Amino acid sequence: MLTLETKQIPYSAHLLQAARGDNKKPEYLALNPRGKVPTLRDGDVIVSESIAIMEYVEKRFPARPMFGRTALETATIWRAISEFSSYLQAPLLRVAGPLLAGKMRDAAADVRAALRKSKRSSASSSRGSLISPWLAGADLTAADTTVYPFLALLLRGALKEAGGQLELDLLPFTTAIRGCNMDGASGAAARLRTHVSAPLAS
Ligand SMILES: N[C@@H](CCC(=O)N[C@@H](CS)C(=O)NCC(=O)O)C(=O)O
Repeated sequence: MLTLETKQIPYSAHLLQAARGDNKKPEYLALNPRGKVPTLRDGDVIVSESIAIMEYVEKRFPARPMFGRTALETATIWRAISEFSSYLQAPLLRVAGPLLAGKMRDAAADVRAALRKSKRSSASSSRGSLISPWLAGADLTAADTTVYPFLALLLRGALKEAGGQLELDLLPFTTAIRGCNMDGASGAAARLRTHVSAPLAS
């Protein structure tokens, strides 16, 4: 949705609630047998997996490119996406998951270890062109729309009481988010942005 919003492509969204089991209902499993979101339907075409959806949208609607214009821009964007999904996403979810689920009491030691790992990974990733002012350079790209939902999730978790008790020092994530401002995006991105502004303000 961030990609569609950024490219200003009209769409209709269907909210699925996992708690209600919407994503495991037969009509949804027919579109996405893993029962995961998101899924894109474009006429008769069905695409699942976020990055595949982003690439599909990019080829269908090339205006306002999200994967760069030059070879170097494209490589920089893919490097940021690959580094994030290879080294940062899993430890970051190990922090956000227990915070959001209110399971910090059981998971505190693991969360602290994951946080240390996330910070180490992030420090390595941020050498070079990261955060300038977007993750992969001067423009909002697919790197930002890939990483942003996870950072928003982490900060939502950190807002919970248990996050405060852990005295989570979220830097460099807050730095990343400051740099990765979503002001240029509208709609869903702008709404998501409200989730990150609260911890930044404190
Ligand atoms: N690799 C997939 C991951 C999809 C995914 O894990 N989606 C989560 C929500 S962010 C989901 O559908 N969770 C519900 C479930 O697993 O039942 C992608 O990038 O689209």
